[in-house]
Amino acid sequence: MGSPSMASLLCSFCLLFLLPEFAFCKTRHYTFNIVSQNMTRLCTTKSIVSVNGRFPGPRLVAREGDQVLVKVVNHVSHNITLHWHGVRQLRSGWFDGPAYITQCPIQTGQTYTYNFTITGQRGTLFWHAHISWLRATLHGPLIILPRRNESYPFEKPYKEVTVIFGEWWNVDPEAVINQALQTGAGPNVSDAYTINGFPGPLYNCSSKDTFRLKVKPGKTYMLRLINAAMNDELFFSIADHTVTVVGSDAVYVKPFTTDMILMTPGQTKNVLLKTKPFFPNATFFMMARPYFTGQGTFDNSTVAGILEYSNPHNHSSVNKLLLLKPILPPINATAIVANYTSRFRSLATAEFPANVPQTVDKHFFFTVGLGSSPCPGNMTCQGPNGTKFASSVNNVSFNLPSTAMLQAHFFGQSNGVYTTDFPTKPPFPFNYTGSSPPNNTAVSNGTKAVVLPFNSSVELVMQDTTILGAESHPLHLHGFNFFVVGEGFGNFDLKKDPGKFNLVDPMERNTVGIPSGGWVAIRFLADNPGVWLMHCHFDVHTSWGLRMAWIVLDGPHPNQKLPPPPPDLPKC
Ligand SMILES: *[C@@H]1O[C@H](CO)[C@@H](O)[C@H](O)[C@H]1NC(C)=O
Ligand SMILES: *[C@@H]1O[C@H](CO)[C@@H](O)[C@H](O)[C@H]1NC(C)=O
Ligand SMILES: *[C@@H]1O[C@H](CO)[C@@H](O)[C@H](O)[C@H]1NC(C)=O
Ligand SMILES: *[C@@H]1O[C@H](CO)[C@@H](O)[C@H](O)[C@H]1NC(C)=O
Ligand SMILES: *[C@@H]1O[C@H](CO)[C@@H](O)[C@H](O)[C@H]1NC(C)=O
Ligand SMILES: *[C@@H]1O[C@H](CO)[C@@H](O)[C@H](O)[C@H]1NC(C)=O
Ligand SMILES: *[C@@H]1O[C@H](CO)[C@@H](O)[C@H](O)[C@H]1NC(C)=O
Ligand SMILES: *[C@@H]1O[C@H](CO)[C@@H](O)[C@H](O)[C@H]1NC(C)=O
Ligand SMILES: *[C@@H]1O[C@H](CO)[C@@H](O)[C@H](O)[C@H]1NC(C)=O
Ligand SMILES: *[C@@H]1O[C@H](CO)[C@@H](O)[C@H](O)[C@H]1NC(C)=O
Ligand SMILES: *[C@@H]1O[C@H](CO)[C@@H](O)[C@H](O)[C@H]1NC(C)=O
Ligand SMILES: *[C@@H]1O[C@H](CO)[C@@H](O)[C@H](O)[C@H]1NC(C)=O
Ligand SMILES: [Cu+2]
Repeated sequence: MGSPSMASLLCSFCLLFLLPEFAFCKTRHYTFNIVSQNMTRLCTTKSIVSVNGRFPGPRLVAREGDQVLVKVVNHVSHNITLHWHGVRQLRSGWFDGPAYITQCPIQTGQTYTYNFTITGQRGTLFWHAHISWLRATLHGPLIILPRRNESYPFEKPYKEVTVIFGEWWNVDPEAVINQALQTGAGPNVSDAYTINGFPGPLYNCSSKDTFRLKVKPGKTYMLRLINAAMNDELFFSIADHTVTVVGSDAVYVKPFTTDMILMTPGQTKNVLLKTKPFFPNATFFMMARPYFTGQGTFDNSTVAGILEYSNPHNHSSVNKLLLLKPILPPINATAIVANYTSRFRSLATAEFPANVPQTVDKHFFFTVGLGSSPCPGNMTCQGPNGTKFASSVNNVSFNLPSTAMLQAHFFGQSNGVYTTDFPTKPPFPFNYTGSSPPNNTAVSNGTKAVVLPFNSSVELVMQDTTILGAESHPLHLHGFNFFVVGEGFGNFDLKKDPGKFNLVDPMERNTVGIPSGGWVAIRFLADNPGVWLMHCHFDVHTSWGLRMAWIVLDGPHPNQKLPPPPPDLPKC
């Protein structure tokens, strides 16, 4: 007699052959040549590193289920790696990209082909360099369309437009971070923010470099917003228009309408923009500028683009139209940010479930913040009190190793590369958000990881510290999406706060802003074997050591193990 297992086997075969979604999956081939080119912005010409001579870089488009092959050829003198920000990389950790974590750099003249499949994700992500500060000019959209036979769980947009925010220095960003690391000071701030590479009319010598979005009345546009800025969270708003948020970090959300968007670096949003029913008597600025909570200096400038209705009468000059500007929240509007953030909810439907781990195998409590490291004896340093700026997780400032951790892990050669004693809680408890933090600001340093058995469910509370002042930190986890089950201000309270966690429809993300002077609790299932970086997506903080690594072990079954590396994996 046919056993149930035989029946279900037959059934899976039927599914494989009959369901069109499998038949439509395809392989998308891209070639990314890393080149140098001259680029002029704000009347300053400089040499930038780009992909295929494009800034921002080319769009990478795939459907859910597709395999993506990107052949990267390095023609510049810098070492390069690329990261596919937010792509889960299930059992393909060799292609995740952070330098010295999952791979050695692609050196001058070398080639590496990234090879990954998009599984269970749809929406907007982006790709960017993941070594030093090269992502300032090496980044571009990564668009994941639904499978061919599937539609959006919202009104089909008339058109889709990618809006990628960046940060521009008139000098070489590599020189900026190298100088900062040498002197211990904060890096020189950027000269402009950009929308699709354009600073816009509010900067000197920049009007001609303005992004213009031409729309028709009475239509629904979907904007795919990406914050690729280096060190700044950005408020974004379009004058006299609201938008409906329908997705974030390539996950659908319960739609909500807002006149303001906040994006940390590393976050993306899909929003619907319904244009006015009739040709309006105005053009509309869309503007972005920072939400800033730190103590230091920052680029307090504003990028503007123009939303322009195509004129049906085709005669009256655009100059006759009113020009409206949006009102953005105050620079440090932390309460407004908290309110906005609390509106994000997963769809949590049968088709798009929120698979929140309901039980927890491993609890972690990490402090996150700035501190200092000692000034070498023969130097004078310009960081806090004559030291160097540093930053840490649980007081450990992470040193990059000189070979890739994933290789060391896979081949059992971790000795001398990393240790597995990353602290699961702060080395010494204190009033993390108190007004009199410890007077010893010094951090320790090392290359330390946490080891997780396959399929452990993890709860991690990340707590901001006020050691050098409260500050919001956008934390990004590689290899996983996580659920943001709770957040709050002050110190996390183990007795009171877990009772308030949302385990039903919390937002699923890859990057979360730890509230300034507060905490955030996330949960994820460690179902992806490999070595996974977690770091602040302010590049300055990452450079100062605000990063750590999770090592997820193989599971028992063959399809729970990390396959061997590809033959062209770069060597150190
Ligand atoms: C870039 O500009 C510099 C100085 O203006 C010039 O010497 C160089 O040839 C230019 N490079 C390219 C690739 O155009
Ligand atoms: C990409 O990875 C898949 C899955 O591991 C493998 O089957 C395929 O051969 C790889 N393709 C290339 C071009 O490396
Ligand atoms: C449109 O704006 C112009 C210039 O401000 C004004 O003269 C005109 O009356 C406006 N028309 C309407 C219909 O509001
Ligand atoms: C930022 O710039 C605006 C003017 O654009 C100014 O009003 C404001 O005081 C500045 N804020 C800070 C914190 O520098
Ligand atoms: C925001 O900045 C203003 C002006 O510097 C200051 O008065 C206010 O206290 C700040 N608010 C918060 C919440 O830090
Ligand atoms: C957010 O702000 C709106 C109005 O600005 C208010 O109605 C709402 O109660 C606030 N929500 C929270 C969670 O604070
Ligand atoms: C790193 O830690 C070692 C001691 O383990 C210390 O000697 C060294 O100064 C530290 N380096 C920095 C940059 O803090
Ligand atoms: C300080 O000493 C280090 C080696 O200990 C050396 O590499 C560096 O060049 C010295 N810096 C200065 C400014 O003398
Ligand atoms: C600054 O350094 C001096 C001397 O090293 C020390 O006495 C003082 O307490 C430090 N101040 C702070 C705020 O760390
Ligand atoms: C921590 O510091 C804050 C602000 O100084 C204070 O309100 C709070 O009571 C302190 N908490 C504890 C547990 O000491
Ligand atoms: C730093 O704090 C410790 C413990 O709170 C205290 O004993 C010490 O005197 C303080 N040092 C300075 C320089 O303020
Ligand atoms: C590039 O990476 C290799 C391998 O890690 C390293 O030996 C070399 O110094 C790096 N080159 C540059 C220019 O950073
Ligand atoms: Cu940070």
